[in-house]
Amino acid sequence: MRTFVIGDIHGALKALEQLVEKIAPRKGDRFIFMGDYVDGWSQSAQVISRLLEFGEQYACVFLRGNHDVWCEAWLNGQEADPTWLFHGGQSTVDSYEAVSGQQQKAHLHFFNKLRSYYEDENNRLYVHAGFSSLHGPSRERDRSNFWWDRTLWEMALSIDKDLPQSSLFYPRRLRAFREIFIGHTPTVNYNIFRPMHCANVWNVDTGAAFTGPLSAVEVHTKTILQSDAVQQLYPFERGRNDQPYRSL
Ligand SMILES: [Mn+2]
Repeated sequence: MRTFVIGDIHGALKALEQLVEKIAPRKGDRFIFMGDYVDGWSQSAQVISRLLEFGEQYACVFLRGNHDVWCEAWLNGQEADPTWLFHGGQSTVDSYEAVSGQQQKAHLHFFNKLRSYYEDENNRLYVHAGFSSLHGPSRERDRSNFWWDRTLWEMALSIDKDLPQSSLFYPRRLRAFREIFIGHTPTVNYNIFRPMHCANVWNVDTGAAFTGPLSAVEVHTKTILQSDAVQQLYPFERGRNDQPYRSL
């Protein structure tokens, strides 16, 4: 069985379609979407519609990202958060102009059902951002860490690559899992345009909202598939490239 982890989409429906075409999904494949479906390129609402459809055809796990939390609150009738609007939310609000109230309800239901994290049958963890408890995500005190944390990734970046996972000095947070798949921090921040592997952590957010492509990693073979750089697919848009601060 193939399992594909799909990075942060950020409204780039064209990149998602390209990536799906490259994957050529087969019956029995599993897909784990890392969250941050919205905010960035102009097709956020259309990405959600496509994911709803895709989830009916294939086994999918949809994780929750910080941008999805903002969008969910807005679809639920709350005032749009100004921080959200500045960090890509306005493009999402605009994309919903063409969406009927009934469809919006179906989208809200999609957001309500997103999972904070997922652990597979082989001790692999999938989470949008990270967690802080040394006992693992099931003992997390503040669940917003699942979609906001950046310390897990920063820690993974700083580990000597020769340190074995069995070492007492290997961080406990990471030791509890065979592998951890995350998104949230764009690899383009490091001028890297492929999913990054540090310690036992894989970061599959290759900056589709900015200058990078959308990426998928097959978890057993580590085969990497990618769309074109998303900004080439939306030549008349800027995505989130005008935002000075890339860590939201
Ligand atoms: Mn994020």
